[in-house]
Amino acid sequence: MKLSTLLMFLAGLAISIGLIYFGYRWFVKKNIRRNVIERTLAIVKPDAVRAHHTGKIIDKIEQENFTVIDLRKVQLDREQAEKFYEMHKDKKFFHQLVDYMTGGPVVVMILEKMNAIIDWRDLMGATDPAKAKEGSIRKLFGTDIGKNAVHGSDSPEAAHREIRFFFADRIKE
Ligand code: FUP
Repeated sequence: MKLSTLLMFLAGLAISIGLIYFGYRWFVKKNIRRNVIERTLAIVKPDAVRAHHTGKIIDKIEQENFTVIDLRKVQLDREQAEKFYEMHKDKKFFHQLVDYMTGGPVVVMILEKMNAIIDWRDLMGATDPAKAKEGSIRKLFGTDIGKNAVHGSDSPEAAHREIRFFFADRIKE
């Protein structure tokens, strides 16, 4: 076999392995409905807590058949907020986000149902309340992209990390 043929074969093999690997990671991360019971982390953010929207938000959550497994009211300090949002630490909105998340207590919850992760993201609506769909929580209770009322884990890995972050004592269940 000529060297050039061998090199082309190896390059093709490397590209195929790369496509399978990154395709698989994309598939897992995308969190399509897997029809299994999942847990996710929900946060009612400081603006919504301050405006006394917590009860209305929990009511919508329960109407959509989520079970609230655990719930806590927590005042985050800067170190905790920076850690929680560490994936955004290079973004220009990071400091504003940390200021906002430490500006008052938040209510954190573990939610459970089939497809909980994606269904809670659907119920929350888009990050920017102005673009969120009618009836979604961010549309109803969010003010702007920086003050968008609620948070939800965006993948099974994030749900696991975020539940552990606030409810380390429940992670073994
Ligand atoms: P989401 O998953 O919808 O909560 O959105 P992101 O993880 O992209 O962003 C996390 C938080 O950063 C948002 F909830 C609000 C804040 N943010 C801004 O303040 N400005 C932006 O342009 C994007 C996000």
